[in-house]
Amino acid sequence: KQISVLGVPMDLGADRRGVDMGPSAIRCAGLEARLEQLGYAVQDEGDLVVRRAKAYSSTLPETNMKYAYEIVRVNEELAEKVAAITAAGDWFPLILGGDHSIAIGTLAGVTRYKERIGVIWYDAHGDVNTPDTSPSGNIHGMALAAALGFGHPALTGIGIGSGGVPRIDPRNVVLVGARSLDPGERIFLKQHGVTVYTMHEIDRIGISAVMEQAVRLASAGTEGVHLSLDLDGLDPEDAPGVGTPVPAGISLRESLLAMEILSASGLLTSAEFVEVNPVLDLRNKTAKAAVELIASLLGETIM
Ligand code: DIR
Ligand code: MN
Ligand code: MN
Ligand code: MN
Repeated sequence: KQISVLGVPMDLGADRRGVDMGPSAIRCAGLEARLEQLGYAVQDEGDLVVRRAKAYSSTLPETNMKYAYEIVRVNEELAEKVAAITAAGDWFPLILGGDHSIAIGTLAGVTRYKERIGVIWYDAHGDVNTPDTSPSGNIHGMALAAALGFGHPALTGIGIGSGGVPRIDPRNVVLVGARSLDPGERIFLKQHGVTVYTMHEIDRIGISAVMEQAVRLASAGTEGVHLSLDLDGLDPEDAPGVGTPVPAGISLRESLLAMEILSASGLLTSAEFVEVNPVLDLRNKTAKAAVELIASLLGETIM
């Protein structure tokens, strides 16, 4: 029972300041003490360095990919770090964002020593844009596509080298909480066979059935499941401190149950909690929600 915590104060992928303070806000909300109460040994690796000077942050030529150079550099470093944490097999990597562009590095690192893993992407958004479909040029909206091997080679090669093949099959990827998809994303998701549980399915069959199916799909033929949780998947009432809130989301209460179901599966390899923006938050409410979710994910129960 050992957890390695790593912060990535990345805000370039969302092109919005404040989300770089996410790791700090989550630590302030009492993460380490909470994990220790659960009986874990916790190793806080601190934060990676993200350089925001103009010199490092230009848009990649002939693309719309904002701040691509620095985002690629940090993600390469993140991939190595996560790979090193998982190398021996007895440390669980818990990554704190930062915007969702860091999922590219996290997933490249997690899959370094695994043949194949599944991903549960808990988010209001799909994050499956490519430079061709992205309406914003923000790389956090391209992260999942890149991790699956689609998009600009500068992103798809992160942590695996150009020509490297991602060890994630889109059929083992499940979106939970989707309610804001761009036109090109809908096409991508259908084309590649990603399962999408929108708010419609959550309302119809309940978060419990959705999560059980999500775990089954993500784990079929894989060595485990990674959770990538964007706090904007939650309802803005429960998680107001996010850069792109979308109304009518998953409640904190439903989300805690979702985490408990994932925990009970025993299949979790790794997790990341992203897009906490304390500048937009109310008394650190969103970071506190993140800590509650992490505790449930890692086995906390009431009795
Ligand atoms: C939008 C917003 N789909 C984009 N994405 C967000 O810019 O690609 N993802 N906010 O979390
Ligand atoms: Mn300690
Ligand atoms: Mn996201
Ligand atoms: Mn989102």
